Amino acid sequence: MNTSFSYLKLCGLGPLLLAVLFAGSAPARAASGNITFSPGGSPSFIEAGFLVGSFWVQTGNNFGGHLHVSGGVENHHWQGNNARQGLFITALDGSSFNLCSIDVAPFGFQSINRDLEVGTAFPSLNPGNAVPGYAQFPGAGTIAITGFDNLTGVYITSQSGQQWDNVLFCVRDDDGDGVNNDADLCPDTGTPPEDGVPLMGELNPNHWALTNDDFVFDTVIKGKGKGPNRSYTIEDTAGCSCEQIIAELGLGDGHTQHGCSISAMDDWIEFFVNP
Ligand SMILES: [Ca+2]
Ligand SMILES: [Ca+2]
Ligand SMILES: [Ca+2]
Repeated sequence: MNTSFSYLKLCGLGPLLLAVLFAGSAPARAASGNITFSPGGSPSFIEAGFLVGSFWVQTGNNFGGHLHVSGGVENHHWQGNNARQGLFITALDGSSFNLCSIDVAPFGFQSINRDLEVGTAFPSLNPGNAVPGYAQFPGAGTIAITGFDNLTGVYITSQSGQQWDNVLFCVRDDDGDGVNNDADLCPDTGTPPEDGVPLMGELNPNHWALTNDDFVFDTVIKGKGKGPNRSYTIEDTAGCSCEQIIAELGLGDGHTQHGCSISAMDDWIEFFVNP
């Protein structure tokens, strides 16, 4: 059959093609952690794999920043107009990270009348009412942060007195398949069965595809067949659907029409997921 021919042909090309494909799709590992301000310290401390430092700019000057960690939170002091104190955070191992949320509360008697501000560059020495280039996140409680992914450093400040806690760096799962970005070899899986395999035919015995949204690969047993005596999940394939495995391996129409064969599934896992 044409399908097995093209698949055998791929195997015959040897490990070079596999290595080229893999080099193009291996995701980078991201640092993750939750800074709870438990160790405290001034002007900096290390927690959860991150270095937390401080800055203080005001009226054209860069002062030595300092922290006000007590009771397990950073008590951020508002210093008046055209000034800013705040945190600067980097991963100790230099890896990139995603800022996902920060817990914000009023500090003492001060109400929150200015937003949390987040940026990726040292703040202007004359920041004004909003630091140029920074994003504003209003409100109190657990503030979800978006737009700050793949960072190597992040600055956090506000023109209000605020308490900050649980600065959360997380891994994301952008395509929603349950496999986080840093382990997902196929970033655009989408929600099956929209993936479209099998496209025209039907699932064959000993062939696999995501035919519903549980991200467990499905197959069929016909007649008196005993079934394949195996199973695959989206974690097993490192976040790749049958359709995506077909594309990556360059498999033929037979797989598109009837699902990924056991050898396609096993080879994908052997050469790409656990090489
Ligand atoms: Ca994913
Ligand atoms: Ca399923
Ligand atoms: Ca995926």
